[in-house]
Amino acid sequence: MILRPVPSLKGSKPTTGTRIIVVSNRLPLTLQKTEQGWKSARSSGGLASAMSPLLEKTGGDWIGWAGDSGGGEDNEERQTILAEWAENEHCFAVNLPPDVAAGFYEGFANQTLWPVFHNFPSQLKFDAKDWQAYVEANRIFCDAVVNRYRPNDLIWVHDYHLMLLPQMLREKSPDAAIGFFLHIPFPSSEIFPVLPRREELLEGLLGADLLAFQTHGHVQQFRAALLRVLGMESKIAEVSLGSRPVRLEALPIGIAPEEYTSLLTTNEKAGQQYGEWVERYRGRKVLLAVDRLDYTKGIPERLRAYAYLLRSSPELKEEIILIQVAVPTREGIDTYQDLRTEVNRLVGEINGQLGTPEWTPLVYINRSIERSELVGLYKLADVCWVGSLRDGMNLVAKEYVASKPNGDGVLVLSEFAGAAAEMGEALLINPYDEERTAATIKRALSLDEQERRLRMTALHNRVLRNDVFHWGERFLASLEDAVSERGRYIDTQPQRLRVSDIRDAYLQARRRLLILDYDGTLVPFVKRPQLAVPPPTVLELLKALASESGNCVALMSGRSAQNLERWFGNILQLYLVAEHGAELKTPSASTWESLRPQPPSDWKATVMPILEHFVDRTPGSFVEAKKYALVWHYRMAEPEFGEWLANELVSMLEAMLAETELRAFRGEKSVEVRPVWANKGEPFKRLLKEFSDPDFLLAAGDDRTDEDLFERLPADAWTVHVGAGPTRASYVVTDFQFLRRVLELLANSGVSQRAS
Ligand code: ADQ
Repeated sequence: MILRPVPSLKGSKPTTGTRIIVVSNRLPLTLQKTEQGWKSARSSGGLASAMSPLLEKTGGDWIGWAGDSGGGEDNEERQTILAEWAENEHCFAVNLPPDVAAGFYEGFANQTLWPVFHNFPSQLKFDAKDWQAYVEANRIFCDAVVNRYRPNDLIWVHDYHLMLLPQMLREKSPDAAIGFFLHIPFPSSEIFPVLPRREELLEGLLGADLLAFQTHGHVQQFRAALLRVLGMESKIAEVSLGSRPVRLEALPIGIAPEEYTSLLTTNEKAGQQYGEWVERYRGRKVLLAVDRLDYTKGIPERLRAYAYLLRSSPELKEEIILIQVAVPTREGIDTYQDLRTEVNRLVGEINGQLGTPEWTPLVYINRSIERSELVGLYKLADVCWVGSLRDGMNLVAKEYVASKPNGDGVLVLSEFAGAAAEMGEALLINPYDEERTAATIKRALSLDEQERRLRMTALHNRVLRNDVFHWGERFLASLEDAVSERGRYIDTQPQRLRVSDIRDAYLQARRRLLILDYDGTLVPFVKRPQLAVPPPTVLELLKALASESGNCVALMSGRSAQNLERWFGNILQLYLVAEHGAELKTPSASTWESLRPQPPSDWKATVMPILEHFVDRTPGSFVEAKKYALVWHYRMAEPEFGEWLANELVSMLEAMLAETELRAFRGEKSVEVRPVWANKGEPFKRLLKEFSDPDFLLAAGDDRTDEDLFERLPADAWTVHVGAGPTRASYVVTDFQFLRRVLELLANSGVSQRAS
């Protein structure tokens, strides 16, 4: 991110509200060694504009790197400046030793994480020593934060440089409120797994209470990576870690619009310069591009498309001009040097081959420019051309739009920039497609006035509304919210089931509804499902419970109707629910009823070959075909390999089934494809029709499919989870044997004698 001048944080004092600690790779202040000694430069971009008012309002500190790696003999002078920053600006510099700084910043952060997160795995370079430096740098940041932290502070960690920090902080301060914002995109789940140390990075992030991304797409990619790499399922807005939730959110960053809307009128020099440019380019249309000189920004692609446009539309010659501003960045890295060489070559080629004595088609500015100059260029430009190959957001798009209060100008925007998700009125391009990009630029140059104004006015209003201040407030409000949710979560953690309590409740009730899962709940898992034949004790137990007057007992399983019928069909009064709630049989009926119309089963022909392919790859695994579902079982496979393949399979099926009513579910050592409605929550309503107003309700189960039922039941129900792992049940028991003992106790509690 490019740093720009910001108002001083001087005088920021805690007022009301919670104090915040901002942690980012760079501070809004930079130390520079000059011939006259150490100098302090104030610099920052949108981030500093956003953080400054928040820090001012709530008080708090900014922790980051000053951009240097310590002094020599003149260290004292340097230390004096850092002490002034701390005292007057609330900015606290972390000291990174030179080798740590290099391995962390130029190494792992910018040569490993940056390319992978921008879908450029071919640019990935990994060195285990750089990883060590990254870990070490995150640890140094952690110590600095812990040093400044006071209870109740909100800690806001920024960006990919500090992905391990949330978990490191969590270990040191388990109760701290920690939020993380990722400024760059999150890569697709095809690409993320190529990242060395991917598990540690995801686990590092999960230390936060809130993880926020630029777009919904990035949130979804993060969830897909969690599933594929850690086998961790999540909900659309939350990952549950058992003891604590992690909130997920899309919070697109904005800009500080007034820095663009009014600068030319308030800054005399800027206004004058703008006037000169208007004169210089009179009669020509100006195209503008402003980027860091980074391979993700698509600069060579743009230049090639521009050359194509000029060659294919000779009538545009001498009529248009492209101003390309490219600020040098990360120059110590080879890839960036190569890019610079390539861009220089293309600039020379375009001007050399296509220019005329009166006309230079491309103006190339290869340096950082002042904000006032930049605003002048935005105001001047008829078209702003953002061609990122991949970008978290892209603030240039928003800055240009903010600089156009009168509805002038056209924004041409890459569909691969995060900004495209909320700037639909721009003309979108695929920057890899030279020919069509050139056609879109041509269209932008000749867009009729009414359409141009309509598009730009809508964009302008939105950019003004969703500004960076709003973004900062939303992030903090969401973080506070996520932390308060944590309290609720802890309160709702399941308790151990106390046998005497449930027995008393059972005895006092008149109408008792018991819903029991089978595999893993009443019997242990076996290698092949057909081997789990119920032992006589279980059949006796179910018979005793079901025949008790005032009882309604339902066996609710993922097994097929045929299977349940064969094993339990003889138990009078027992309700059976098959295929996770797709079919039900009441004791009085002779046939099974489907809870919803059966969907056409032609999907099985498509899904079956995929499952069979997994069977081929996994010795010992097999497919079970049911009426509503297909299940891939891998209990006999080598455990780690099985888990890994199951993650692969679910990710693959999720994408494939996205538009259908089918979903792929992880079960105990199985992956099941079935209609989304076929879940154990579904038959509960139906059972209540059969057996209304129960005053004792027990549901017991051991896996994720039982959670759908627990979710449906009233808060005072006895929901019991069997075994370890996260659950929303109110109670837990260690294993199926314990549950069986509890049920035996209820069956023998003498409830009928009491009633009579
Ligand atoms: P960047 O990759 O740096 O930021 P961007 O969003 O375009 O990308 O921000 C660049 C900033 O630098 C803009 O404010 C722009 O005005 C300024 N700038 C660019 N060229 C300049 C030049 N030559 N001289 C002076 N200023 C220049 C990362 C992510 C983005 C995300 C931001 C914010 O990569 O995707 O939008 O963070 O979250």
